[in-house]
Amino acid sequence: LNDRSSKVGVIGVPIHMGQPRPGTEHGPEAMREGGLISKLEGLGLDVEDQGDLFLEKHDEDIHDHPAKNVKNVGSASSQIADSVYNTIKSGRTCLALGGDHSMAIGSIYGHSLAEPDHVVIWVDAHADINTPLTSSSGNMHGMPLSFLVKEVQPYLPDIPHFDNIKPCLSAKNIAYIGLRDVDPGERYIIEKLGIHSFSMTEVDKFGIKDCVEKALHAVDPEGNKPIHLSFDIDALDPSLAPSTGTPVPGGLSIREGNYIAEELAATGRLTCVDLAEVNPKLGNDRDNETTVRSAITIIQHCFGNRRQGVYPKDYKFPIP
Ligand code: 6HN
Ligand code: MN
Ligand code: MN
Repeated sequence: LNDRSSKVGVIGVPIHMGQPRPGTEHGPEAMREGGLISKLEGLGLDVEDQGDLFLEKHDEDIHDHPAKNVKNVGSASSQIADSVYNTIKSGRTCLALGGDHSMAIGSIYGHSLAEPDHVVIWVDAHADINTPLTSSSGNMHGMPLSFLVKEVQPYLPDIPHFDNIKPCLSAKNIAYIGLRDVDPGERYIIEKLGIHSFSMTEVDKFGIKDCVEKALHAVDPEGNKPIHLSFDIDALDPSLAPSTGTPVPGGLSIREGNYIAEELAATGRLTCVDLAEVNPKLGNDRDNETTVRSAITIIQHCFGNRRQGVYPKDYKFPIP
């Protein structure tokens, strides 16, 4: 473990404006109530929980733009970026608890301000790279990567309230794992830009081990760059994460999710993790518990838990 990976800064990102279903703003509190912080501390980590960001709310948003709630999502993105930047600069690994996946605009941009050379592993049922023009929903949680990828910029309309966010990723520095619901315009972008993609088809064909290995090698052949993991809980099968807004059948198992997390943690270069799209207002109590339990186990494996068992650095073995 390098110095950063034993220190975690947790930021709650209670954003819901990137999609229409109320409830993702309660994702951070649901994960905290599920015992996330004490479980991370139980791994021997130095955890600084910064609480939830107080996101600016604009009642008057712009309504004639193809992307919905641009003003709210734009101002939230700057706040998220500042906070992620400060956390990483303070020498901690950043854990950003969502919130809908539009949170990743700010978290990835903030990460890039601290570590300009970082790469992204995007684990999701969806590609989240619609432009406001290719999107049929107008929901910004389906668009974050289009604002961040340099090569996509010529195809974006003007997006007001996003002046603080600059494209900071090259297409070659992104790899997807878990895709199974990709819109036509998104597939077109992925193909034209050659974005590395390990959809559920590749997971089925090659197994998760090969997919993770290939994804890491594809984005960072030399294996020395800081890594951003953006994990959408809907990457997991809906049986494991029912409380989410856009579930898609046929997803990753907990074993596959935990394997991705363990392998990324093992690089020692995981610098920021987003856990997005937990929505406790969807489904019943049992669905909520299942979803939160899945989210927490993925996070634990991102931060040093291993299925083989672990003991904290300061573990005192009992002697008679
Ligand atoms: N997510 N591709 C669809 C859209 O509306 O653009 C779904 C996006 C889902 C986004 O799950 O983070
Ligand atoms: Mn998704
Ligand atoms: Mn997503």
